[in-house]
Amino acid sequence: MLHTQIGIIGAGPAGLLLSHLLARAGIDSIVLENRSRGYVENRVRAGVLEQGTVNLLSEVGLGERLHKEGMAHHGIEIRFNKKSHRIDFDELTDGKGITIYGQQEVVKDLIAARLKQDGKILFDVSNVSIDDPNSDAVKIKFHHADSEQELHCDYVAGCDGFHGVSRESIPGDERVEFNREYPFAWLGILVAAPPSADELVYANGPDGFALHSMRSPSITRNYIQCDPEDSIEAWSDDRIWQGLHDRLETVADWKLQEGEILEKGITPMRSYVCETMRYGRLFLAGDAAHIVPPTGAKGMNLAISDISYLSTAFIERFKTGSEKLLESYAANCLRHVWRGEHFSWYMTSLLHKFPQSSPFQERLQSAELEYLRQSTPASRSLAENYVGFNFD
Ligand code: RFL
Ligand code: PHB
Repeated sequence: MLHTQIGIIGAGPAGLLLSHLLARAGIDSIVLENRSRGYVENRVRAGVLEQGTVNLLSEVGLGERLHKEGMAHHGIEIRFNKKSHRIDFDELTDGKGITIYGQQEVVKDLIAARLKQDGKILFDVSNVSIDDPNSDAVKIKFHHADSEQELHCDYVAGCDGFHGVSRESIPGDERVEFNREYPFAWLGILVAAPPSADELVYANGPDGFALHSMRSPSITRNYIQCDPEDSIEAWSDDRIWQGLHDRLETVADWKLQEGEILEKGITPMRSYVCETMRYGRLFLAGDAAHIVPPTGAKGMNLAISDISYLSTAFIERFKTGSEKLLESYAANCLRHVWRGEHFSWYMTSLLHKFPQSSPFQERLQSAELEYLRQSTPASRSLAENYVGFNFD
């Protein structure tokens, strides 16, 4: 039988950062992850870090490689109707920006930092279940290294993503949930080619959405809107490139550079919130509690925001015995979560082709894009949301 103060399920950015922040305050935790270390370190996901995320990671000793290899960006470009509109963060926000740094790089930095301090992360666990989250004797049962194990803990942090077991441990009739699925998905490719632009390019065209993003001076990341029912086999490399050229090359003298496709996959789009982020001694954080469509680049940033609150609340609990911050945990997170939900829904609605949309809805979308181009306050609002709000 194992014992720890905080049992953490999931070694994504949320679970690993929580473990790191707790260790800095002398609080013991064990992280249980059902994938291998190699798998989580190479899983291609988010790329945009808000200023607040960068600040937090830097303050807690995780900024070294991030500052060396991360790419600071001062704006994004939006293309539609063969026009280009730049959202200039320097001009439109109070000096904030974003940093392009792959989520798997954050995960690598976190794992290295934890292991350097003898932090406990168990990879390749299976059959994880939470026993009695509502009692004082909460424990996590799991299978690891050919044996059944029990982890007794004071609290459990469910950081196991949207498909994890933590949220399902809360009885369905106790969960307050909101869900919306979108009638499209993103096909993402990682490419061995230098970026074709200095900043991210979001495009809305007659055939749908496309995004040109990047990971480094030699690697790009591109996305194209597709049908959620499409299989990846339906998208040959030629079809992907043709779609990206058509949707992105809509302004004079701009060409998208092709390269070897290193990875490709389809991601469904959904908005989801489970407001019941606490159930007894179980606390949900990150994608386990909420999902946003990736158009606003908010998912990982919201996971980090949750952990900023959760770590502070656990630290107060173990230093002073007070549960006050644990009690306000969900309410504090949800202010940011719903702002992120709204912005991600807004960006998604603005930039995609909705299969069933009427000519009326299409005109509304064009009117909104045109308003963004003409109006500094409208652009300022987008910029303010994109770079993110402070974690206060
Ligand atoms: P994660 O990263 O999903 O980590 C959960 C971990 O839990 C493990 N797990 C289990 N472990 C033990 N037992 C079980 N039963 C388990 N079930 C699952 C999983 O293996 C995994 O290691 O959740 P976390 O930590 O909450 O982090 C959230 C972020 O990963 C997510 O929000 C972002 O990737 C979303 N996202 C983006 N976010 C941004 O902030 N900026 C972006 O630019 C951005 N772009 C994106 C994105 C997500 C995308 N996809 C693929 C969903 C672009 C895409 C295409
Ligand atoms: C990415 O680079 O993966 C990325 C960038 C912006 C988004 C989503 C994903 O909105």
